[in-house]
Amino acid sequence: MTNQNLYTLFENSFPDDRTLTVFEGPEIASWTFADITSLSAQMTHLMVELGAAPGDRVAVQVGKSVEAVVLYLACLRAGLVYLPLNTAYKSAEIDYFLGDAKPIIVVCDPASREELLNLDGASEVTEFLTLDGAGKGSLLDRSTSYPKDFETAARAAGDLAAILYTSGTTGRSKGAMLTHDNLASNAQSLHKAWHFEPGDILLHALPIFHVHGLFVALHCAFLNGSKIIYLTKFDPQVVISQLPKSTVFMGVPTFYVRLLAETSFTAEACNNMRLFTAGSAPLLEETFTAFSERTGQVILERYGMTEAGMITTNPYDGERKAGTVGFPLDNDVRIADEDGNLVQEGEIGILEIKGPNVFKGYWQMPEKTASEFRSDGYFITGDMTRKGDDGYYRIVGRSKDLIISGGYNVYPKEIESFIDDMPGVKESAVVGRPHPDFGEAVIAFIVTDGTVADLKAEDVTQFVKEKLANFKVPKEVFLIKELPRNTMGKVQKNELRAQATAAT
Ligand code: MCA
Ligand code: AMP
Repeated sequence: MTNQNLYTLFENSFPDDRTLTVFEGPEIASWTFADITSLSAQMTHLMVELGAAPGDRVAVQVGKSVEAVVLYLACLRAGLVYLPLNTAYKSAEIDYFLGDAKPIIVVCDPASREELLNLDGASEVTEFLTLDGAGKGSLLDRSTSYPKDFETAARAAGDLAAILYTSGTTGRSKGAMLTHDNLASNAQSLHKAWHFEPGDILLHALPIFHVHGLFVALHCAFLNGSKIIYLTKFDPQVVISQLPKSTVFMGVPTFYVRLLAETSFTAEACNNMRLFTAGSAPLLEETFTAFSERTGQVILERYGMTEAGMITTNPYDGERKAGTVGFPLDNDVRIADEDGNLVQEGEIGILEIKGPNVFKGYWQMPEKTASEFRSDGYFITGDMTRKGDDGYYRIVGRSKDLIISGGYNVYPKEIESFIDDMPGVKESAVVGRPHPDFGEAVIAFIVTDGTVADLKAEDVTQFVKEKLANFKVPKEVFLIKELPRNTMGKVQKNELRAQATAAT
């Protein structure tokens, strides 16, 4: 039987000429396919020598470098389970992930090593390695003496390749377990659906700790044996300068809003481009339209989630419609009500999905996992969906209480629980409101308990800023007398959104 390790699939897709460039960019040195295969082998040897065995987790919170991608490949090669963490996460957040996933190795920025080392959740970590944004640190220092080849560990299709944490409506993050086959099947579907072709060059500006930048973008390029122009962060002017050398670009809607704000973003700058895709959050029709008017190109919007990778996509060849997410990729989808009964054609319901891309379950949460699957194996996405007469799917809302800000998911419950523990706060409610740049912005409503004199909105912002990732910090805080509730005692979040609109 062939090895189902995802890395084997990549390696078989790399060009025969390994001296070809795989990564280059204005801020980085160029890397060949030979470079990444040999360095990933060396990192694999190091981790194995440190005691890591197939199935063990490696938690990684590092800046965006090529070495960080190579570390991901090394984990795959060794059969280790890659656990990427948003660089914006603060210690309290990391503490939970480490305590829950119990990684054997943590790779982090040198500046945060000491702090992470002392976290309660880190008590079972064997080794803390470092990697900074420039690719330097003990991971590299200790890898480079090892052999440059390594026989990729045999993995079955259902073995874990990665765990990605997604916040939950209860406020507690859940580790979505993704198998080698989940990732391989989705990558193959996208590679085909988006017509990747010889000579394609991917312009990569997304962070690499989430599905979009790590799996969707990189996997398509690896399966195509493509060169990647690798930017260490999204900067619209740098993106524009690199577009003439690229053919494919993937972004969250905020990227497109920011590109359109640049006068140098023109049809001419996009002349060499074959495909722009958008996702992670709804792309506004006005952005879609402004983009095609400006560039003559039509953004292809697709829809997905951490638990399943990409689920639907607008067509490559057919009409790409604004406000829709197109058609199902290689997974079965259906639209049902809260009880799982199918809704009538054209009606709104919750999207349920089943297919090789759908994850194995939440790490060590069998009950939570069971409650999010139907008895016939369909996963309940929580996304309110309607299939139009034209057959295109539209995501019209969410049954889950979720805010998506600049492509990052924020669960109000997590922030509310945190703010509720602040001295002087009686209770709080967090909602999203439209934001011109981030799509949605986090805002908070606070009822004080009178125990802290002169508690101000800025104090609440500061309190959150100190402990939670920056994208979770409310952009506005309103102090109010009481939270509006219905007769059942449930906070009326629509009312709060209306209050916020009225106040500005
Ligand atoms: C930064 N800030 C934000 C966000 N990002 N606030 C709200 N939402 C955000 N997303 C705030 C910071 O707190 C800071 O505030 C100020 O903006 C500047 O921070 P900086 O780091 O300089 O921001 P930036 O570099 O301009 O980042 C904006 C960004 C970034 C480039 C849009 O958020 C980004 O890369 N987003 C992409 C997320 C992504 O890849 N999602 C895919 C998830 P202050 O100054 O007050 O401190 S995967 C997924 O969703 C599924 C599977 C799918 O379908 O793809
Ligand atoms: P994540 O938890 O980061 O995987 O985010 C997944 C969620 O992002 C989905 O459940 C959707 O709510 C949302 N999402 C992703 N792509 C789109 C899109 N194109 N349109 C609307 N919502 C989207």
